Amino acid sequence: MNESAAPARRLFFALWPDAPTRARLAAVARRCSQHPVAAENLHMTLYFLGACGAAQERCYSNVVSRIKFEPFEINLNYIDFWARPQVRWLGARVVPPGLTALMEALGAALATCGYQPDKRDWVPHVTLSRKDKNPHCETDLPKLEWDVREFVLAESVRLDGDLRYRLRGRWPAGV
Ligand code: 3AM
Repeated sequence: MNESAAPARRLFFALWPDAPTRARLAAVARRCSQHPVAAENLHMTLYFLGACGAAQERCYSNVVSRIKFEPFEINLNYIDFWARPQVRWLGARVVPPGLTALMEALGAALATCGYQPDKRDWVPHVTLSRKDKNPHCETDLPKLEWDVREFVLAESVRLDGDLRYRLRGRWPAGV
């Protein structure tokens, strides 16, 4: 198949939890919903790119590989609910400067490939459940300090009707 005939991939940049953080997030998601996001799918979206061809993906991957950032910690300390999409999510009352800096660096890099970010304010969050009817979740949150040491490029795919993510690239902090 030549490159232009290859199907576009639905891509997004994200923070991908390490295994212990993922297990803690999954436990909260299970406690809060009968239909939690699958543990392996839990993440924090940074930039949703949409359908990308191979050349576009290459451009994004190239420009972000030049980003230098320091590791940082996100303290996920509250649960909220977006009524329209019926999404329950976990957020951070304080956005760490390291995350703000990474978002700015990524935004500037992606713009050089022609990317135009969403005009809505970005709210850092981890989606715990979708199509959730119950806006309330009474649970004591455990300490959820996420030690961020990389960002990733993920592809969203449907497999037998289920949403799955495949990692297409990962970029570590401090290099
Ligand atoms: O990370 P969360 O779960 O908040 O809802 C989709 C998911 O968000 C979102 O991108 C993330 C990875 O799929 N998404 C899907 N389509 C989108 C769109 N058209 C979108 N975000 C913005 N615009």
